Order: sequence, then C-alpha cells, then structure tokens
Amino acid sequence: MIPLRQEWPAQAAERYRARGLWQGQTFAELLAEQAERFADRLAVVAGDQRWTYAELAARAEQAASGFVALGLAPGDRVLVQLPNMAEFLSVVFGLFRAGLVPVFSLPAHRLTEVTHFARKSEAAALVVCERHEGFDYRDLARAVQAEVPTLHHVVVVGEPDEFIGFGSFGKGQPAAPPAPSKPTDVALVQISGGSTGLSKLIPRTHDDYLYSIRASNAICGLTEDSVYLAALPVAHNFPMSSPGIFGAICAGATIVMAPAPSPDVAFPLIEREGVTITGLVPPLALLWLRAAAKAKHDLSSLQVLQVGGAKFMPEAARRVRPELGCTLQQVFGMAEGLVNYTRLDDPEEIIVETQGRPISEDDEILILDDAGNPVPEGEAGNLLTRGPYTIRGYHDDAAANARAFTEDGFYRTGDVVKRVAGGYLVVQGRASDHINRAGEKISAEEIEDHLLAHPQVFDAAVVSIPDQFLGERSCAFIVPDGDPPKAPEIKAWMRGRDIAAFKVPDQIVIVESFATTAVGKISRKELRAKLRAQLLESEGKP
Ligand code: OOB
Repeated sequence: MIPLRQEWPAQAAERYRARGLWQGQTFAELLAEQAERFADRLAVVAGDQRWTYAELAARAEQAASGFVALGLAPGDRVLVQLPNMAEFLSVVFGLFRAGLVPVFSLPAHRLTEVTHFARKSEAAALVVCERHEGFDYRDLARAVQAEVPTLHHVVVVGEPDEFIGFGSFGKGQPAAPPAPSKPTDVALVQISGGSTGLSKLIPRTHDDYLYSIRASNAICGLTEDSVYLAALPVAHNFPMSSPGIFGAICAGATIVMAPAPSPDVAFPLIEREGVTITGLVPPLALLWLRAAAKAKHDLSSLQVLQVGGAKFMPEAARRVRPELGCTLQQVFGMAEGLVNYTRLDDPEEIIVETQGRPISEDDEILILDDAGNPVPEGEAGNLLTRGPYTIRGYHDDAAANARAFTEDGFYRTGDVVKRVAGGYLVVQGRASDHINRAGEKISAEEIEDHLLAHPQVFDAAVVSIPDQFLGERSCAFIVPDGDPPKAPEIKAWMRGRDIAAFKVPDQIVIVESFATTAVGKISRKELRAKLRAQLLESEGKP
C-alpha cells in the first residue's frame, strides 16, 4: 500500500507551528473535546433526527468499533460516498476515531469515477447509503467491488442487502483502541476538480485542514450560536471546510443537513431551524434570489450567504443584500488548499466585485505572466500559491505533480486572476482547459477520452461555452468516423459510460474536420480555443 503523505519543508512547518496556525490536534481529539464542552448542544439536524454533540460522539465511537471489528487497520483508506445526512458525520468521525482515512466521493459520481478513486486510494472499504435521488448505491458498490480487489468491505446506511448495515454497526463490539494518528498525518483525502485527465487525490493533514477551518470560522463569524445549513453536497471541500460542517463542529454550532439545495427544501429549513449561514454555487444563488421574491417563509435568521465554486457575477451579487436581506460572502477556494473570502464588514463594492482575499497572512500569492514574471497590480496573470494549508503534492502522481507544482512548492492553480487594492483577487478566467459547470469541474480531456471510445467518433474536442444560468456549459465538437452520429445518440451513449451526469456534454456539434495549421497539428488547447470562438461567433456572441 502506498502511504499517504503530505509534507511541508521543515522550516515552513516550524513557522506555521510557531505562529500558532498548526495547533497539533487531530479530528478525533477535536470531536472528543467538543462532546465535553457542548455535550447537550445540538450538533446536527437531518430529517427528524436531532443529535447533540454527546450523541454524535457516542455514535462515532460505535462506528469506530465497527470499523476496527472489520479488521481495518490505522492508515487504511475508506471511500465514503454519502449524501447530506446525519450519518455522514458519525461515519466520518468514526473513521477519524479509528485512525482510518476517509476518501470523499460526491453522490453524483458513478462507477467510472468511484472505481478510479477506490483503485487509486487502494481503499479497503466503501461506505454508501442505500439509495439517493432514485439511484441505488448498492448496485454501484457491487460493481466497484468486482473491479477493485482491495475493496473488502461495503457498509450501507439503510437496507444493506448482502452488505454490512450501518444501523447496528459496531454494537456490542469492544471500544476502538486509541488511534495512533498524529496531527501531521493525512486526515482525509479530497478529490481534485480534474483540470487535466482523471481526478487526482488530495491528501490533507489534520494540522493543515483544521487550521483552514478554524481561520475560516473567525472570518465567517461562526460561533456556537450559528446554525449552518449544508445545502451543497457536504463531501465537497466548500461545504465541508469553508467553514462548512467541520467549521460548525469546531465552533460548537448546529449543522442542518438539507437533502437538496432547492428553495422549496431549503427555505422551510431556514425558517424552522433559524439558519444563520449557508453556502451555494452561483446558479443556486440565482434560483434562491428568484424564489425569495415570492417566498412564504421567514428567512430573516439568515445573516450570511456564501457563494463560491464558480464566478458570481457582480450584477447578481449586488442583489443579495436587498433581496435576501443578508450579507454576501464570496468564496474563491480550491480543494488543494487556498481559500479567499470577502470579509463580512468589507465595503459593498469589494463584496460584489471581488472574490475575496486569502484566509491567511501566510498564504503566499504569485500572479505571473506566461513567461513566469510577476504582473503589475491590477493586471491579469496566472495565480500560484503556497501556504499553511495548500498541499505540496497529489497522492502518487509524479506527472501531475511536475505540472501542477513549481520546484519551490507553489501550486499552479490554473486560474487567471488580477489582484486589486487590499490584496483582493478578481477571477478573470482560467488557463487550464476544464469546464466549470455550475461549480462542478469537468476535465475536457477526460470527456474527450470517453467520446473517442465511440465507434463513430474519429476525433473530439470538448470546450466550455458561457451559459447564462450555469456559468459555463460543455460543448463537444466531434469529427465523425464514417456516418455522423446524432447528438442524442452521443448523449445517451455518454450516459452509458457510468460517469457523473454533470459530465455528459450539454451540446454536441458535428464538424467535418478540425483545422490544423500549415506546420501540422495545433495543440489541443489552441484547438479548443478556436472551436469555442467559432461557435460563439456563429451564435453572434463573440
Ligand atoms: C472549490 O473547489 P474545487 O476544488 O472544486 O475547484 C477549485 C476551482 C478554482 O481553482 C477555480 O477555478 C474555481 O474552482 N472557483 C472559482 C470560485 N471558487 C472556485 N472561480 C471563480 N470564482 C469563485 N468564487 O470550488 C471551492 C473550494 C473551497 C471553497 C470554495 C470553493
């Protein structure tokens, strides 16, 4: 088994410790502490379940016993694919308590992705729920298990069929021995948005992740009186840690799990539970703005609406305060680390026009031109960063690491930004070829590879197209091999590739050939840019 590591140079680590950023605590220790301090306070609300901190800790303890009884050993990886439900917390904190490492898959992921994560992480177990939004995760688990020989155990929240049920999991088993986890160990694994090819694994340590979460709490005003609505899928870094559900646990606040982020589900929860803060991606924020105008529910408890994951346009951002009656906080972050926030007391112009500034004074920011030289303030350039909670490398992927990190440890974010007064960043676009569809990142290369497997596809190029609602949508240009396939056929075929539904191209354009330059083939990047420009021009939107 390839060990999970995330290491900073000794000098940097020393500095982060000396400055009190890394506090030397593990997630298991955190929950134990909170269960003492906030024993009878409400930790999580989900449907008709309401667990106090003491109850959550007891459930995590029992889950830990269950995982140990399976024979899992500290450091083993466990793939977790759960929607927003109370058990997400008892499973994940149970894993922490047992010294196991959760690897997070989104509920939208399907066989192709989940198999890749399980293989790449050498996962020993998979935790899923019975079904969610009409999809049966036990079928998925069966198929993944058939593909991945290390995957010995499947635990199911709900009716388990032939698998292990989470209901009585760990009951009557001996207490898990104290986990040997150290704060510098990898606590969990996040999944990259996949700017090139398949998603990469992002190992985050207890020290670095907890620092980013605690610092986020201070910036976002999260206290024990806060009520955080988890509207986006909590496996994603934004609702998990910015400050999200883990921030809520750090603050002794209450988490309200929304089974879906739509206004009809979220608004009644805001009213009923007195939600004070939540986070959304821009298209959802637009839906909420539209729905708020005729909402029958009292949303007055909501103090902060965070919007991030993709660019929130100033015109829409400007509407948040007057129409929802709360403060907008823009969040520009990445699972690899760096998170920028507008501050709650920033002038409205900053809140509306920028994507915030870094969490930490120790976040180092470089904005460079393509030749690697710093650009003057106010000009757009490539964003690179290094700091106390930005990873220094992906798990087991030398080629990706060579591309994504400089020799001195800066992460090349792939984002094009400009820095304005006060160190605030304004996202201008992206250097890398992925599609940011409503906050979901899609690698052009990954989708092209699927398309190329189709017998009637000779060549394919996938590009992002600006979309009024989604921000960006995906468009696949296809050069047919013989008879041109029909767009609906391609879409149906892509759906059959067992990939997340958001990756199926929104638009298909059949072309005779891809232009090549006189000297030969142009790069994929240039080709994609050219095709995008041609399409926009033909639609009258240069
Ligand atoms: C968040 O994380 P990821 O890993 O899904 O995606 C990161 C990428 C960024 O590199 C950037 O391209 C884009 O998503 N992005 C934004 C943005 N927030 C993220 N682009 C424009 N404006 C924004 N506000 O998406 C993520 C992680 C933690 C907190 C928030 C978002």
